[in-house]
Amino acid sequence: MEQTFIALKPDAVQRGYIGTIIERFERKGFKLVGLKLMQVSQQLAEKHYQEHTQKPFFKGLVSFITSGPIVAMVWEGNNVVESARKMMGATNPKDALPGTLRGDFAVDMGRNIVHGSDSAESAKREIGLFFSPDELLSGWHRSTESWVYEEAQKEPASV
Ligand code: D4T
Repeated sequence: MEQTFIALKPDAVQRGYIGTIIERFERKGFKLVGLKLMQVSQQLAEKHYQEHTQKPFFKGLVSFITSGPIVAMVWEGNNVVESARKMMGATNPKDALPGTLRGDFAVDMGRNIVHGSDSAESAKREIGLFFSPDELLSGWHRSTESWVYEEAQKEPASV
């Protein structure tokens, strides 16, 4: 099943939104398969934002993401990459609709509280940057799955 990388940025942690944002993904019906509170190093930040290296906001982006703890997460579910982006709302919170995370909890582009992979390919790369395989528990069965999906999800043999 599809996976995506979600990071609660330092502003979300500082402002006390960890539980609120996790709850939104849980209530949607997605399954949490990786979670950690961590300090992003300069090197990891530069790798994560490598597509923006030449952009004028790159320095600010790196200094912001390294400015305090973040919560790194991997969520799993059908179409989770696209759905998570919709749940987050537009990159600039001024354009994010009410009901989205950025629409409800953020005001400024440089303090937009959450990151989510923009494609399945980016998700793979970002999950690999932030998590080692033994930190991911994708095999566990969420007992509500038959109430979330019409088609039964494959049940793991163990876990
Ligand atoms: P992230 O990567 O944080 O999920 O954001 P998006 O995927 O929604 O948007 P992005 O990659 O285009 O931008 C990454 C990050 O840079 C900040 N930013 C962006 C900024 O400070 N100024 C800008 O002009 C842009 C385009 C916000 C998000």
